Amino acid sequence: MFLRLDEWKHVFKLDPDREIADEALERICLSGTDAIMVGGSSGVTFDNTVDLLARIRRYEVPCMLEISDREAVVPGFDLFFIPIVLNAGDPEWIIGQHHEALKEYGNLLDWSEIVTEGYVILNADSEAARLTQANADLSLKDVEAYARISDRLFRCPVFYMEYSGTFGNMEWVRRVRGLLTESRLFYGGGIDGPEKAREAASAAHTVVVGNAVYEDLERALATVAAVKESGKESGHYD
Ligand code: 1GP
Repeated sequence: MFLRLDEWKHVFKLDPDREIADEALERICLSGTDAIMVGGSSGVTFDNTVDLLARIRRYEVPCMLEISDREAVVPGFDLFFIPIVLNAGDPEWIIGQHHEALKEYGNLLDWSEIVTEGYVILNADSEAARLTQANADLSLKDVEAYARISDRLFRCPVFYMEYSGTFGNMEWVRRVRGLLTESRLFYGGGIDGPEKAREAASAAHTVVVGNAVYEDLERALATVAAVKESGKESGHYD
């Protein structure tokens, strides 16, 4: 499948470790979102990932796996997103896991399916921050430096500002978008409905909606139209 990552404005992130009913999944997949990202910080296994992939595959929506555990790498996704957690305290999440994975599978990978994400975790209270021992106590200058590492040094296709569980600083998100040249800016965290989705869409290139799917499906679904409309109003389609 030929995918235009640079045109994606809205992504739902589904956690294989959380229950989702068939009807809810159908509405998510047919919502008009640009893609479904499968991933989570804990409890992700090969079995629950295969199961979710098979259910999403009933629909045509592009589907990618954000890899957080190499034991749970399931073939058959359209793309594989590999986070490099730039502000991790534990180097496992910057390079350790990646090194081990490539020792094992390096000669088997289809590199055209791999997308690296320069990843910065900005909510110290999130599961991802705990897992990676991230230093989330950052200034805007710190985040900008990480953005340049992602964009200019590592040339990652995606720079991800991860506020998982809380709504972030949109002024910072907007400033960071302004300095990226190659990385596409993904924003995720605390989008609980169309209002915040609209705000985030005016600041980032792509917004990711996770928890809301499980908390309030109707409001989660409403984020899709909000994001698409916001692109039209502001005239920014980059
Ligand atoms: C999590 O960035 C995503 O990895 C989305 O965050 O769950 O807070 O929407 P929320």
